[in-house]
Amino acid sequence: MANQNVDVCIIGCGPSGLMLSRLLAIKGLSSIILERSKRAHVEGRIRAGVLEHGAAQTIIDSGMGERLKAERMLHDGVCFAIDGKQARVSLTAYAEGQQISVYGQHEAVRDMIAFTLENGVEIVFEAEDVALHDFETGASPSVTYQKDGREHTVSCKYIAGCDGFHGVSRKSMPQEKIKEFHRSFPFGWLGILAKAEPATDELIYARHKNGFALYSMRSSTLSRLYLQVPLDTDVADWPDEKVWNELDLRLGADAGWSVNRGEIIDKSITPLRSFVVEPMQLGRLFLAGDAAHIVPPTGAKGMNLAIADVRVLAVGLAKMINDNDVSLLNEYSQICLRRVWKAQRFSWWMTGILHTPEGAQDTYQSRIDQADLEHLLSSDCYAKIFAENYVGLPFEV
Ligand code: RFL
Ligand code: PHB
Repeated sequence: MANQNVDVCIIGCGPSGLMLSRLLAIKGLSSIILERSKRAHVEGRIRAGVLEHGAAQTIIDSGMGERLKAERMLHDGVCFAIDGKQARVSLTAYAEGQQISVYGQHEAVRDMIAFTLENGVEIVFEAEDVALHDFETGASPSVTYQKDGREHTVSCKYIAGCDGFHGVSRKSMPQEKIKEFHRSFPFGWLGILAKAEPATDELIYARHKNGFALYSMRSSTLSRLYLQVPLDTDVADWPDEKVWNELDLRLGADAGWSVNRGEIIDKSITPLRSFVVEPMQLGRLFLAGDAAHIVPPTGAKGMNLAIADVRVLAVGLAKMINDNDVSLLNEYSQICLRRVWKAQRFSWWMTGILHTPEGAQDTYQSRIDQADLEHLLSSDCYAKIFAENYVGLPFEV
């Protein structure tokens, strides 16, 4: 049995856990990160690609963004394709010069892990059976885990549950003390990563009668593309040729334009869902990121919300531990949820106007969604609301 002692025990080594650990270190607080998976798995998970203006700046200001600054693709706008015809919304024009950064989440996670370890913060990979104790009422909570056949105990002042939707932290909260809000969508995204030069300088979100498609990228030689598919789809039903043909069709065939093809090096399916838990805190346990809320990826908000949460949490914990001032920590949940629900609304709205459920091509709702999208693309007021949300709302803390 081995014992460790830190200010904050962080569960989960994703963007929220890693960023929280760094922001705490800047404030002079100690932490340890307990991660269930292997380092290679965490660094290889292909997920988000779009960082809001403020999220990218947070990573850079934290000192962990050297490679992000050098290699990110800064975009001034986003494009939409409606049944093959393309239109563009300028972000810089409508959101006071703010841009988005296109940079792979797994690259950001790789950078953050290297930085964290170099700076002497311990990350325990392959920590099994993580369990949370005495956080509800006790002044000294602890976390136990198994590693190399031994039980370890971390004694701490606070626990941060940064362990994603399927993590143990939220599940440790008694059901009667929390309220969960769920919404699922009747479709998923088939995503591919391909060794192909992007055929576009900016992202293209497509609404097509066959379903949604998205053209994104990771570098000048890597393209990341998505197709709306039915929920019960098997990746095996989508051989490479079929994927490329469908992307061509949904993204711009009518405009005589096509995607660049190349070797597909990753292909997977993600269901779309929305989820929020309230409150995001119980006693000395604080949830952040996907552990507390999930959005469908259409609005590119998940990783950005994770970073926004831990900005508040780090300042709140530092005020409490360093200055014995609990005021911000007491407001953690309300402050985060104000941003979370706005991002929920935006992601739900963007998912709705761009996706057509199977068999619902010619319905009242599909006409409404089409009109909504056309309004966005023809109105300065509407474009401004979109741009303000897409580049990221201002941080409260
Ligand atoms: P993560 O990244 O899921 O990390 C949680 C970590 O906790 C570990 N864990 C445990 N560790 C110890 N004990 C346990 N019992 C544990 N249970 C779990 C896990 O192994 C993992 O390492 O959560 P975090 O840090 O909150 O970060 C959230 C983001 O990962 C997520 O919101 C984004 O990926 C969402 N997302 C996007 N977000 C954006 O901001 N912009 C985008 O463009 C964007 N695109 C996307 C996305 C997510 C996607 N998928 C695959 C869901 C595109 C896609 C396709
Ligand atoms: C991505 O590049 O993976 C990406 C971009 C925009 C989204 C979702 C995912 O809305």
